[in-house]
Amino acid sequence: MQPTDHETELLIPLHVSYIKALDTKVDSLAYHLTTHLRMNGVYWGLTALEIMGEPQVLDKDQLVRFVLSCWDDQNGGFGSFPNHDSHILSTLSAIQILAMKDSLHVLEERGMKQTLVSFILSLQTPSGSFQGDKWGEEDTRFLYCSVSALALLGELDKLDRKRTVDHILRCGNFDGGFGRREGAESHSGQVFVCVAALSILESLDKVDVDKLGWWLCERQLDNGGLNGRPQKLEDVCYSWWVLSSLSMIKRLDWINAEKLSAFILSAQDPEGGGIADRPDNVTDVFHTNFGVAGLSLLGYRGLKQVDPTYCLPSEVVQKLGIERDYQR
Ligand code: GRG
Ligand code: ZN
Repeated sequence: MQPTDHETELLIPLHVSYIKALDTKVDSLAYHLTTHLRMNGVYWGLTALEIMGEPQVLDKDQLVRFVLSCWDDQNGGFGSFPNHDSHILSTLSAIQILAMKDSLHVLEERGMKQTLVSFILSLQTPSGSFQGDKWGEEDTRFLYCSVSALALLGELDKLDRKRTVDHILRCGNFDGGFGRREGAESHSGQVFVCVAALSILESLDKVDVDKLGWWLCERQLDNGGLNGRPQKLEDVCYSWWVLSSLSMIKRLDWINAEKLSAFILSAQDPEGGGIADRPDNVTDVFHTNFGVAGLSLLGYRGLKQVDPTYCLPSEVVQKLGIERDYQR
């Protein structure tokens, strides 16, 4: 049997239309049920569009206005939607959107930058870990978001680097991976956040990269897809969490790129557009972004280069002068 187009080609125009249409379904129930993820969703959609070379599909002024409308002038952070509480997850997405739209300068012009930096720094605990917001949940995801946000703002020198790096290293496990906090199981998503934070803090020399590289490449299953931890199912988003980590530790060639690329392409919806977590499941903008970003790391033709540490177009990161050393 001949393979169909969606098994061999990334259907770029269809995915662009799919992302564009998400913005117009404002009367749907799903739109209103997902306001708590809106800022992240805009970041995922815009990043995918940037990598596919079609960023103009979303209007720049409208994007910047939306981001600014989610700022909390009381504590300096960004929420996911106007009048929502600030959280570091939405705060990083807000900063990333402004960075992609070359608009970080508005933070200074509007006198927002110093309170924003104070908000981020206020989330660090005495042990070096980070909370996501004032309510206190701690996770290495929040540490990464804070470190990445400070780097994008050019304010990394305000961070207590040693306290931060020591905490990340304490979250490392016997198997070479990292968990969400000290003693927690290794998971590819947590490996990404810990490795990327160490990359930003120029401390990857403190990691046993061969051991970590083995754990990461063992995530590839016979069907070509990657899982997040042993004995679990493959999922397109791990193409990002695992591959970007391998790229940062310069072991990208330790997985079978051809098989992974075929797995990601097979999870496309050839009718409605978008990419799902695995073939024949419903598509969403999260997996569309991480599928496209994963293909970019694999050097898929026609895609813009993505930066493995910041998950932003390399051009944006280079312009800010914060790029680290990777394997492409
Ligand atoms: C800017 C790229 C970027 C990220 C921001 C939020 C964040 C920082 C990183 C998330 C890292 C992470 C923990 C990703 C994993 C997400 C995921 C698919 C979790 C699923 O976990 P389970 O237990 O699934 O439901 P498995 O596959 O383990 O069965
Ligand atoms: Zn997933």
